[in-house]
Amino acid sequence: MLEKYLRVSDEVKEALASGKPVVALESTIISHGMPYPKNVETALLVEQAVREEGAIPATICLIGGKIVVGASKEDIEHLGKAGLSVTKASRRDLPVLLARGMDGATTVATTMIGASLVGIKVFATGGVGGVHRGAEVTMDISADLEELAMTDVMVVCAGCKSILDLNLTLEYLETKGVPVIGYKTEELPAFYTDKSGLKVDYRLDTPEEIADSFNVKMALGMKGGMLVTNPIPHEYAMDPDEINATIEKAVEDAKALGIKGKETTPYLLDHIQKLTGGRSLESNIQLVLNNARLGAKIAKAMVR
Ligand code: PSU
Ligand code: MN
Repeated sequence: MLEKYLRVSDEVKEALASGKPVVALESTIISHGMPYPKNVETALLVEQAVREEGAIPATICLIGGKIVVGASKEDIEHLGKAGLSVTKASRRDLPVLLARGMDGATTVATTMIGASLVGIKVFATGGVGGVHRGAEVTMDISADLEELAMTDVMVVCAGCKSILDLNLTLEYLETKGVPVIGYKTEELPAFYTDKSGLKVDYRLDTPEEIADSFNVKMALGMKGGMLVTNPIPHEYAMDPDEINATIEKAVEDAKALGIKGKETTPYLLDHIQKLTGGRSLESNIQLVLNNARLGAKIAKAMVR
Protein backbone atom coordinates (compact mmCIF):
# COMPACT_ATOMS: atom_id res chain seq x y z
CA MET A 1 0.00 0.00 0.00
CA LEU A 2 2.79 2.39 0.93
CA GLU A 3 4.44 1.81 -2.48
CA LYS A 4 1.44 3.42 -4.11
CA TYR A 5 2.45 6.73 -2.55
CA LEU A 6 6.22 6.42 -2.58
CA ARG A 7 8.84 6.64 -5.34
CA VAL A 8 12.42 6.02 -4.22
CA SER A 9 15.21 6.49 -6.77
CA ASP A 10 17.37 3.46 -7.60
CA GLU A 11 20.45 5.25 -6.30
CA VAL A 12 18.88 5.97 -2.91
CA LYS A 13 17.44 2.44 -2.68
CA GLU A 14 20.84 0.93 -3.37
CA ALA A 15 22.58 3.27 -0.92
CA LEU A 16 20.17 2.46 1.90
CA ALA A 17 20.30 -1.29 1.21
CA SER A 18 24.10 -1.31 1.35
CA GLY A 19 24.39 0.94 4.40
CA LYS A 20 25.85 3.97 2.62
CA PRO A 21 25.37 7.43 4.16
CA VAL A 22 22.37 9.30 2.74
CA VAL A 23 21.37 12.94 3.33
CA ALA A 24 17.78 14.10 2.77
CA LEU A 25 17.16 17.56 1.24
CA GLU A 26 13.90 19.54 1.11
CA SER A 27 12.03 21.16 -1.78
CA THR A 28 10.09 24.11 -0.32
CA ILE A 29 13.42 25.91 -0.30
CA ILE A 30 13.49 25.31 -4.08
CA SER A 31 10.01 26.47 -5.06
CA HIS A 32 9.20 28.90 -2.25
CA GLY A 33 12.56 29.87 -0.80
CA MET A 34 14.56 31.20 -3.76
CA PRO A 35 13.87 32.68 -7.20
CA TYR A 36 14.30 30.74 -10.48
CA PRO A 37 16.87 29.85 -11.82
CA LYS A 38 19.06 30.33 -8.70
CA ASN A 39 16.84 27.87 -6.86
CA VAL A 40 17.51 25.04 -9.32
CA GLU A 41 21.23 25.85 -9.57
CA THR A 42 21.46 25.84 -5.78
CA ALA A 43 19.54 22.58 -5.36
CA LEU A 44 21.95 20.87 -7.77
CA LEU A 45 25.02 22.42 -6.10
CA VAL A 46 23.76 21.22 -2.73
CA GLU A 47 23.41 17.67 -4.07
CA GLN A 48 26.94 17.92 -5.47
CA ALA A 49 28.28 19.15 -2.10
CA VAL A 50 26.78 16.07 -0.39
CA ARG A 51 28.43 13.81 -2.98
CA GLU A 52 31.81 15.54 -2.61
CA GLU A 53 31.74 14.64 1.08
CA GLY A 54 31.07 11.00 0.22
CA ALA A 55 27.33 10.70 0.88
CA ILE A 56 24.29 10.24 -1.38
CA PRO A 57 21.79 13.13 -1.64
CA ALA A 58 18.05 12.41 -1.56
CA THR A 59 15.99 15.46 -2.48
CA ILE A 60 12.41 14.90 -1.34
CA CYS A 61 9.25 16.32 -2.98
CA LEU A 62 5.77 15.29 -4.13
CA ILE A 63 5.26 14.44 -7.79
CA GLY A 64 2.01 13.14 -9.24
CA GLY A 65 0.65 11.93 -5.92
CA LYS A 66 3.82 10.22 -4.73
CA ILE A 67 6.38 11.16 -2.11
CA VAL A 68 9.60 11.16 -4.12
CA VAL A 69 12.80 10.33 -2.24
CA GLY A 70 15.69 11.06 -4.58
CA ALA A 71 14.24 13.60 -7.01
CA SER A 72 15.60 13.59 -10.57
CA LYS A 73 17.11 16.67 -12.25
CA GLU A 74 13.83 16.97 -14.17
CA ASP A 75 11.80 16.94 -10.93
CA ILE A 76 14.01 19.69 -9.47
CA GLU A 77 13.81 21.79 -12.64
CA HIS A 78 10.02 21.36 -12.65
CA LEU A 79 9.62 22.47 -9.02
CA GLY A 80 12.02 25.36 -9.46
CA LYS A 81 10.30 26.68 -12.58
CA ALA A 82 6.81 26.26 -11.19
CA GLY A 83 7.82 28.20 -8.06
CA LEU A 84 4.95 29.47 -5.95
CA SER A 85 2.36 27.70 -8.13
CA VAL A 86 3.47 24.40 -6.56
CA THR A 87 1.65 23.72 -3.29
CA LYS A 88 3.78 24.19 -0.21
CA ALA A 89 3.14 20.88 1.47
CA SER A 90 3.44 20.53 5.21
CA ARG A 91 2.14 17.59 7.31
CA ARG A 92 -1.56 18.55 7.12
CA ASP A 93 -1.39 18.86 3.31
CA LEU A 94 -0.04 15.37 2.57
CA PRO A 95 -3.23 13.27 2.67
CA VAL A 96 -5.29 15.34 0.22
CA LEU A 97 -2.40 16.17 -2.13
CA LEU A 98 -1.42 12.50 -2.47
CA ALA A 99 -5.02 11.32 -2.83
CA ARG A 100 -5.50 13.84 -5.63
CA GLY A 101 -2.27 12.86 -7.41
CA MET A 102 -0.77 16.29 -7.04
CA ASP A 103 2.73 17.78 -6.87
CA GLY A 104 4.03 19.56 -3.81
CA ALA A 105 7.11 21.19 -2.33
CA THR A 106 7.95 19.53 0.97
CA THR A 107 8.65 21.64 4.05
CA VAL A 108 11.01 20.51 6.80
CA ALA A 109 8.11 18.62 8.41
CA THR A 110 7.11 16.65 5.29
CA THR A 111 10.72 16.08 4.23
CA MET A 112 11.28 14.48 7.66
CA ILE A 113 8.24 12.27 7.05
CA GLY A 114 9.61 11.18 3.65
CA ALA A 115 13.07 10.53 5.09
CA SER A 116 11.72 8.53 7.99
CA LEU A 117 9.53 6.34 5.72
CA VAL A 118 12.67 4.99 4.04
CA GLY A 119 15.04 5.11 7.04
CA ILE A 120 17.13 8.21 6.23
CA LYS A 121 18.39 9.68 9.52
CA VAL A 122 20.05 12.94 8.47
CA PHE A 123 18.47 15.88 6.66
CA ALA A 124 20.19 19.16 5.76
CA THR A 125 18.51 22.44 4.89
CA GLY A 126 18.79 26.22 5.37
CA GLY A 127 16.39 27.25 8.10
CA VAL A 128 13.57 25.56 9.97
CA GLY A 129 10.17 26.98 10.79
CA GLY A 130 9.43 27.91 14.40
CA VAL A 131 7.31 30.04 16.68
CA HIS A 132 6.43 33.25 14.86
CA ARG A 133 6.64 36.64 16.53
CA GLY A 134 3.26 37.40 18.05
CA ALA A 135 2.38 33.69 18.25
CA GLU A 136 0.94 34.28 21.72
CA VAL A 137 -1.96 35.88 19.79
CA THR A 138 -1.84 34.30 16.30
CA MET A 139 -0.83 30.78 17.43
CA ASP A 140 1.37 30.62 14.31
CA ILE A 141 3.78 27.86 15.22
CA SER A 142 5.36 25.88 12.39
CA ALA A 143 4.46 22.20 12.08
CA ASP A 144 8.23 21.68 11.73
CA LEU A 145 8.58 21.87 15.52
CA GLU A 146 5.91 19.25 16.16
CA GLU A 147 7.57 17.00 13.57
CA LEU A 148 10.91 17.37 15.34
CA ALA A 149 9.11 16.18 18.46
CA MET A 150 7.82 12.97 16.90
CA THR A 151 9.87 11.89 13.88
CA ASP A 152 13.31 10.32 14.22
CA VAL A 153 15.29 12.48 11.81
CA MET A 154 18.14 14.86 12.60
CA VAL A 155 17.82 18.27 10.95
CA VAL A 156 20.98 20.24 10.18
CA CYS A 157 20.23 23.95 9.68
CA ALA A 158 21.79 27.40 10.16
CA GLY A 159 19.54 28.20 13.11
CA CYS A 160 16.35 30.20 12.83
CA LYS A 161 15.76 33.52 11.13
CA SER A 162 14.68 36.32 13.37
CA ILE A 163 11.42 36.50 11.40
CA LEU A 164 10.64 34.07 14.24
CA ASP A 165 10.64 34.58 17.97
CA LEU A 166 13.85 32.66 18.65
CA ASN A 167 13.38 32.61 22.39
CA LEU A 168 9.88 31.09 22.16
CA THR A 169 11.13 28.64 19.52
CA LEU A 170 13.77 27.35 21.95
CA GLU A 171 11.19 27.12 24.74
CA TYR A 172 8.88 25.09 22.51
CA LEU A 173 11.69 22.72 21.52
CA GLU A 174 12.60 22.25 25.17
CA THR A 175 9.00 21.38 26.06
CA LYS A 176 8.94 18.85 23.22
CA GLY A 177 12.25 17.31 24.29
CA VAL A 178 14.15 18.16 21.12
CA PRO A 179 17.90 18.62 21.75
CA VAL A 180 19.29 21.80 20.16
CA ILE A 181 22.96 21.31 19.30
CA GLY A 182 25.43 24.01 18.26
CA TYR A 183 28.15 22.78 15.93
CA LYS A 184 31.35 24.36 17.24
CA THR A 185 29.30 27.09 18.92
CA GLU A 186 27.57 27.82 22.20
CA GLU A 187 25.40 30.51 20.66
CA LEU A 188 22.31 29.74 18.60
CA PRO A 189 23.09 30.99 15.07
CA ALA A 190 20.42 33.17 13.45
CA PHE A 191 20.65 32.10 9.81
CA TYR A 192 22.18 35.19 8.13
CA THR A 193 24.39 35.86 11.15
CA ASP A 194 26.13 33.70 13.72
CA LYS A 195 24.78 35.86 16.56
CA SER A 196 21.40 35.64 18.29
CA GLY A 197 22.31 36.33 21.91
CA LEU A 198 20.74 32.96 22.84
CA LYS A 199 22.42 29.74 23.90
CA VAL A 200 22.05 26.28 22.40
CA ASP A 201 21.59 23.31 24.74
CA TYR A 202 24.92 21.67 23.90
CA ARG A 203 27.98 22.59 21.92
CA LEU A 204 29.40 19.59 20.03
CA ASP A 205 32.59 19.95 18.03
CA THR A 206 32.70 16.87 15.81
CA PRO A 207 30.31 15.07 13.42
CA GLU A 208 31.11 11.86 15.35
CA GLU A 209 29.87 13.27 18.64
CA ILE A 210 26.68 14.51 16.99
CA ALA A 211 26.14 11.09 15.38
CA ASP A 212 26.80 9.29 18.71
CA SER A 213 24.28 11.47 20.56
CA PHE A 214 21.60 10.80 17.99
CA ASN A 215 22.38 7.07 18.07
CA VAL A 216 21.85 7.11 21.86
CA LYS A 217 18.46 8.77 21.40
CA MET A 218 17.46 6.04 18.97
CA ALA A 219 18.90 3.23 21.09
CA LEU A 220 16.72 4.42 23.97
CA GLY A 221 13.68 4.38 21.70
CA MET A 222 13.08 8.06 22.32
CA LYS A 223 10.80 9.45 19.64
CA GLY A 224 11.73 12.58 17.76
CA GLY A 225 14.58 14.35 16.05
CA MET A 226 17.44 16.60 16.95
CA LEU A 227 18.18 20.11 15.73
CA VAL A 228 21.80 20.68 14.75
CA THR A 229 22.56 24.35 14.21
CA ASN A 230 25.58 25.21 12.06
CA PRO A 231 26.62 28.86 11.90
CA ILE A 232 26.94 30.51 8.48
CA PRO A 233 30.66 30.75 7.51
CA HIS A 234 31.89 34.13 8.74
CA GLU A 235 32.85 35.47 5.30
CA TYR A 236 29.25 35.10 4.11
CA ALA A 237 27.52 36.37 7.27
CA MET A 238 25.52 39.60 7.04
CA ASP A 239 25.85 42.58 9.35
CA PRO A 240 23.47 41.81 12.27
CA ASP A 241 22.17 45.40 12.56
CA GLU A 242 21.46 45.65 8.87
CA ILE A 243 19.72 42.29 8.53
CA ASN A 244 17.72 42.78 11.73
CA ALA A 245 16.47 46.17 10.51
CA THR A 246 15.48 44.56 7.19
CA ILE A 247 13.65 41.75 8.98
CA GLU A 248 11.78 44.28 11.18
CA LYS A 249 10.64 46.10 8.04
CA ALA A 250 9.60 42.85 6.33
CA VAL A 251 7.59 41.73 9.37
CA GLU A 252 5.84 45.13 9.52
CA ASP A 253 5.02 45.02 5.79
CA ALA A 254 3.60 41.51 6.12
CA LYS A 255 1.40 42.69 8.97
CA ALA A 256 0.20 45.74 7.03
CA LEU A 257 -0.68 43.54 4.04
CA GLY A 258 -2.54 41.07 6.25
CA ILE A 259 -0.32 38.13 5.20
CA LYS A 260 -1.23 35.09 7.29
CA GLY A 261 -0.78 31.36 7.74
CA LYS A 262 1.34 29.36 5.32
CA GLU A 263 1.99 32.44 3.13
CA THR A 264 3.87 34.16 5.95
CA THR A 265 7.25 32.42 5.68
CA PRO A 266 7.52 32.52 1.84
CA TYR A 267 6.42 36.20 1.80
CA LEU A 268 9.04 37.18 4.39
CA LEU A 269 11.84 35.24 2.66
CA ASP A 270 11.08 36.83 -0.70
CA HIS A 271 10.63 40.31 0.72
CA ILE A 272 13.93 40.15 2.64
CA GLN A 273 15.71 39.10 -0.57
CA LYS A 274 14.23 42.10 -2.41
CA LEU A 275 15.02 44.55 0.40
CA THR A 276 18.67 43.47 0.52
CA GLY A 277 19.05 43.61 -3.25
CA GLY A 278 19.78 39.90 -3.44
CA ARG A 279 22.70 39.94 -0.99
CA SER A 280 20.79 37.81 1.48
CA LEU A 281 20.23 35.26 -1.30
CA GLU A 282 23.99 34.75 -1.66
CA SER A 283 24.32 34.24 2.11
CA ASN A 284 21.38 31.84 1.98
CA ILE A 285 23.01 29.75 -0.76
CA GLN A 286 26.33 29.57 1.08
CA LEU A 287 24.81 28.51 4.38
CA VAL A 288 22.79 25.73 2.73
CA LEU A 289 25.95 24.39 1.08
CA ASN A 290 27.72 24.54 4.44
CA ASN A 291 24.89 22.56 6.06
CA ALA A 292 24.88 19.97 3.27
CA ARG A 293 28.59 19.31 3.88
CA LEU A 294 28.10 18.93 7.63
CA GLY A 295 25.02 16.73 7.07
CA ALA A 296 27.10 14.43 4.87
CA LYS A 297 29.87 14.20 7.48
CA ILE A 298 27.35 13.32 10.20
CA ALA A 299 25.63 10.75 7.95
CA LYS A 300 29.02 9.14 7.36
CA ALA A 301 29.75 9.09 11.08
CA MET A 302 26.36 7.46 11.74
CA VAL A 303 27.00 4.47 9.48
CA ARG A 304 30.65 3.95 10.51
N1 PSU B 1 12.85 29.15 6.75
C1 PSU B 1 13.84 29.52 5.91
N2 PSU B 1 13.82 29.05 4.64
C2 PSU B 1 12.82 28.24 4.19
C3 PSU B 1 11.79 27.84 5.09
C4 PSU B 1 11.85 28.34 6.35
O1 PSU B 1 14.74 30.25 6.29
O2 PSU B 1 12.83 27.84 3.01
C5 PSU B 1 10.72 26.91 4.63
C6 PSU B 1 11.04 25.47 5.06
O3 PSU B 1 10.57 24.58 4.09
C7 PSU B 1 10.23 25.33 6.33
C8 PSU B 1 9.00 26.12 5.99
O4 PSU B 1 9.91 23.99 6.64
O5 PSU B 1 9.49 27.24 5.26
C9 PSU B 1 8.25 26.55 7.23
O6 PSU B 1 7.04 27.12 6.86
P1 PSU B 1 5.91 27.38 7.96
O7 PSU B 1 6.49 28.45 8.84
O8 PSU B 1 4.71 27.85 7.18
O9 PSU B 1 5.71 26.07 8.66
MN1 MN C 1 2.61 28.90 10.12
